[in-house]
Amino acid sequence: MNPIPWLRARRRRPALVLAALLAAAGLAAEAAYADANLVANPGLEALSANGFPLCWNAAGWGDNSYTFAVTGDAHSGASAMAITLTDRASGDRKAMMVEDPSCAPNVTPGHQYDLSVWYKTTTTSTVMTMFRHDTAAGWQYWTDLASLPVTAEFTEKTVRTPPIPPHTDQITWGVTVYDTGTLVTDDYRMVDVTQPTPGAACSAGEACTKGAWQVMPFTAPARAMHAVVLHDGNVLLVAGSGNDADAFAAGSFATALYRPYSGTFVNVPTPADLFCSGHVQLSDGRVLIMGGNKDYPSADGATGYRGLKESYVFDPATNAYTRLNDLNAGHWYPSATLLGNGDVISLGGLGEDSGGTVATEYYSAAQGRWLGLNETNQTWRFWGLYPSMILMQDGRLFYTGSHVFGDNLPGTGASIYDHAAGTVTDVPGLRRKDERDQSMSVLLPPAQDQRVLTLGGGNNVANPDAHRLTDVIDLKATAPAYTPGPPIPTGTLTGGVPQTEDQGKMYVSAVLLPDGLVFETGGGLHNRADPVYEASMFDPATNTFTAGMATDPMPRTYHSSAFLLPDGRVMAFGDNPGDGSFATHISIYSPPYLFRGARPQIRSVASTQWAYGSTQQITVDGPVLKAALIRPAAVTHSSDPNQRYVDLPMTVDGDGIGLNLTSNPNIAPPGWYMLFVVGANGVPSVAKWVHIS
Ligand SMILES: [Cu+2]
Repeated sequence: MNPIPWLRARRRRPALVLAALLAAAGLAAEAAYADANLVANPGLEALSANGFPLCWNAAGWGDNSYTFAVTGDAHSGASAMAITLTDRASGDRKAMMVEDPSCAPNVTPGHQYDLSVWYKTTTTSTVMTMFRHDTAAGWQYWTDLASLPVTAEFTEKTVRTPPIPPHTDQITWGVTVYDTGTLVTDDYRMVDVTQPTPGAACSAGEACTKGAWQVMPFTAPARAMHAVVLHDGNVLLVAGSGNDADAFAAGSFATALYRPYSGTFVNVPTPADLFCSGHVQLSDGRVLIMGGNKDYPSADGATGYRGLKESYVFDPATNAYTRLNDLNAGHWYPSATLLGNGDVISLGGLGEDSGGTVATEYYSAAQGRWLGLNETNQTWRFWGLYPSMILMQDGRLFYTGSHVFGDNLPGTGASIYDHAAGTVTDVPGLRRKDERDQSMSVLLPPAQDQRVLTLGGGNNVANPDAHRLTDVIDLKATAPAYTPGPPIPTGTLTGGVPQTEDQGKMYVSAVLLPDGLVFETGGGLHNRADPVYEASMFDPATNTFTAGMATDPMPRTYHSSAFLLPDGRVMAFGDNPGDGSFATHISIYSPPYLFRGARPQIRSVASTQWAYGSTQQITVDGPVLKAALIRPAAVTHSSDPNQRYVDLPMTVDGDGIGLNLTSNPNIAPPGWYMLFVVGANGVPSVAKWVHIS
């Protein structure tokens, strides 16, 4: 994929073509085909800065002389692509779709696709060529599909692919010329023909409405229960001893850096047992980790898990941990919430003696250290284990009632904590507050609306069946109170046994998606047993669940999590059932929006450094309905209180779009975010990373 031949060809381009190029550059998009076309920039009308069609590149190999050119001699619109081989000893040349998550069409294993192209060629040595992205092995040549006959007039060729092989998530294809001659191509099209639905915008069958799961053909090298999405797109998977006392005794602690797009892992030396620690991404993109496991329970059962006082920072630039000053107390299962000023508050968990820790821990970003007990306000209150503390727009913290293990706190089970004033105010309305063990809470999209949804839960001591309750709260209200939400849809238990009307889930995951919906997945009827196979989509605008999303084939109970990847898919990992085993399988969910047609392309972002209250210019290859920032995940134990979706109201100005960032850092705490735009058919782009400060 060498760009140099293209640059050489540009110098030879006739003036007429240059004029056509300039005209085409002003076009926002080409809409030659219906929504079901999965090809990005199918008509080659959108051109990138180097003048080549967006999402396409000049490919090929061998000893030959050739030119690539954008030509005005198009089947439709202003541009087509011409390749001329003037001399050939070996190899070929082809215009190919770019092999990246944004441009390569998403596919479903087992499905078949019709690939169409309008072309004319002067040589019989012209063939359609296809590559596939293997989720374990990366990009590779798949097959040649058909030879294209010589024709002087634009002719359409359509071929049907074989069924997509297992472990394939994307393909690219194009037309190859491998002898002297000239090939011109235009108006590419790709539709899923597996279960054609006449008149429907989506032709991917069940995946159109339910999405689709793939279990990766490899396993994670660590019993990880913590995941942090880094701003380089990699995922930090932290295991520590992985809830394995033998590993702890051996001093064997693990962290794996996962590269989702190549399916590869890098083992990171891990200095302490970060098993069941707390974590949050700092505003500079490093990951702050606090607490963890000082020791496993004593053999006689007199002492439980003991909390670690240590704290570390993981730096994606070096893939290494650096030790900070110690916390004031041990914390096993602490919370971690980033504040609007970039500082962090951490609460709760078990201390070095296995009792509840009451110290409020405050990390100063400016000083790069944890403050002493007397340097920050203390309430001396025990907040429980992994208390879900969500930053409110006025800087206070909302304790949602979601926590891990046993009963909730005394009182109503939810409260507002004003750290600056040192006050805690109970919030009413949370139903079955003592059955919120391993429930999940999310700040609903958009963060500006300040509504929180709390889902499910149980109690690992009394051990009732987990329930289906959800409660919703509007934190903008004068006196905020939870009100009942719709019940989580029921699913099936092992063996396909349907749940009863009263059965729900604990250890449920909720993931904010770029289209503003919340994907709910995983969980079990009990803490470490009875996985529930059920997934649904919650719409904050209507307060309703859409039941019957595709379900993760893997059980996902205790020590599992799910989170959003920058390419718009959802990754699920982990499961630690009562027999002490640990599932290291990774599942990837493609939401329905990935089957509705080509993805919008963010062509340019004027700046990746965004100031609060600013308007940021981007260009996109077509109509855009909305734009949003999503904070990258830092998730464990059904808890990611920093997860948020920040709406970016748009100013539309000709070809460009202005995105208006909130002026309130409590709405969007500083740091790296994933910028998504959503196209006219509800399909989101792949994320671009931007930094807010
Ligand atoms: Cu744990």
